[in-house]
Amino acid sequence: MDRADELIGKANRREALFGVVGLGYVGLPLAIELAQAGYRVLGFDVNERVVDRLNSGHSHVKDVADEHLRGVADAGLLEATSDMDRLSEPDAISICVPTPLSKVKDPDVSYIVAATEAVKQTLREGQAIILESTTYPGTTREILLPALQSTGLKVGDDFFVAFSPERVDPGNTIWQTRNTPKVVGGITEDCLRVACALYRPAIERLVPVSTTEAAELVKLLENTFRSVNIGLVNEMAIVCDKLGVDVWEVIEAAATKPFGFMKFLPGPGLGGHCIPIDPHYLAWKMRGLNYKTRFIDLAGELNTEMPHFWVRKVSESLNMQGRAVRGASVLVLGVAYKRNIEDIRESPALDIIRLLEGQGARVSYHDPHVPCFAEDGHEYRSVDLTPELVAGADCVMVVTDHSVVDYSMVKRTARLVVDTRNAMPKEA
Ligand code: SAJ
Repeated sequence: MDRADELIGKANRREALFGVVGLGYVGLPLAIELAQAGYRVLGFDVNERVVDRLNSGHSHVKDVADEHLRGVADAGLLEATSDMDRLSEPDAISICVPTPLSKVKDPDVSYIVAATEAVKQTLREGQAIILESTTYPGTTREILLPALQSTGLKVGDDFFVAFSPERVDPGNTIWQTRNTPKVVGGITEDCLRVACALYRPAIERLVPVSTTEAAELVKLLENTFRSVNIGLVNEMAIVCDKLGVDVWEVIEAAATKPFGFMKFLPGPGLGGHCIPIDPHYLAWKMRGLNYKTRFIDLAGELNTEMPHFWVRKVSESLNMQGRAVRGASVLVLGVAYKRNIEDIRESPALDIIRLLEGQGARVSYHDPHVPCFAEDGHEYRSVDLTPELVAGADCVMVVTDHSVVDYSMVKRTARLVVDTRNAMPKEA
C-alpha cells in the first residue's frame, strides 16, 4: 500500500493526528471541527499565552465558546503547544497563519515562510501539509514546495502538499467552518486525494480543483469581487451626491431586480483583514508578470477615497451652518470596520478621525463594541451616548451602523448628522 492510501486509511479510521498551525479566528474553529469529527488534534501557536489559555479551556476567539473547547479537550482530542519540534507528530498539518500587507502594500508572507521552515525541520514520510492562509497564486508551489522538497523527500510519494483557502466569516452564525464548502487543490493527484480524505470527516462539502494555483485564485476572486463591487457602489454614492439623488433609494430599487443584480452598499470605505488586503496580493503577483490589474487598482482607489469624501461632507455641512471644521466638535458613531463586531482592523473610521483631527476638529467617538483603542500614539476611549452629548456636538457622524445604537434619539437631538451608512430612521 502506498503512503497516500496509508494516510487516507488513517483519515477514514480517524487515526490520523491532525496538526493546526496558527490558532486564531481561522485555525481554532478548524481545530475544533476536526476534533469534533473524531480526530486527535495538536494545535500549534507561537503565542505561549494563547497556548496556555487554550489548554486551560479558555477560548480567545469569539466564535469558539469555552464549552466547545473544553468538550474536545476533556475528551483528549485537542491539545495546544508552542513547541514546534512536535510538528513531526501530526500526520496532517493545516497552516492557518496571517498574511497581512507590508507598509508599502506588498504581500507579507513572512508568517507562511516561518511556518514552512518549522514544518521542514521535522518533515517526515507520510505527512500531508495543507496551506489555508489567503495568498497570491503560486505561493504553495514557489514557497512551501521547494522548502519541503529540500529535505530530499519527494512530494506526492513521501509527503503531500495542498492549498485550501480559509473561508471563515467572523461572527457569521449561519456559515461556519463545517458547513461552508471548502475548495482544495493539490500539487499532485495523490496530494489532492489525501487532502480531501483528511478534511472529509469535518467538512460537509469539499470542492476539489485541479491545481494549488486554482485554489489560491478562488479565494482572491471571491474577495476581489467584493472589493470591486463595493468600489462600484461607492462611486455611485459620489455620482448621486453630485446629482442630488439618494443613492440608498437607487440601490434599494435596483435590488428589486430578481436576476442579474447583487446588492452592495456604499459606506465610509473598506475595512477588515480580508477585503482591503487580499486583492492586493493578486495585484502584486501580476505586477511581477507585467500585467496591471486595473479593476483591483481602481477599486482600491475608490474605496480609499471614501473617508476623504465623507470628511468633505462634514466640512460642507458645517459650512452650511456657518461653522468651520477647525474647533468644531464631531462625535463619530461606530469605529469597528463593520456593524456589530469589535474589530477595528483597517477600519475607515480611523482614517476619518485622522482626517478630521488634521483639520482641527475636536473628535470623540462612541462604539458599544469598542471601549477603547490606540492609533497614531493616541489613546481613544468610547464616550457614553447621552442626549446631552449628542446635542452638544456640532456634528454627529455615523461611520459604523451598530444595531444597538438609538438612532431615533440621535435624529431628535443632533444639530447635524452626516450618515455614511444610511442608519438614520427615515420617519421624522
Ligand atoms: N462593505 C461595504 N459595502 C458592502 C459590504 C461591505 O462598504 O456592501 C464594507 C464593510 O463595511 C467592511 C468591508 O467592506 O468595512 C468588508 O466587509 P465584508 O462584509 O466583506 O466583511 P469581511 O471583511 O469580514 O469579509 C469576510 C470575508 N470572508 C473571508 O474572506 C473568508 C468575505 O469573503 C466575506 O464575503 C465577508 O466576510 C462576508 O460575506 O461577510
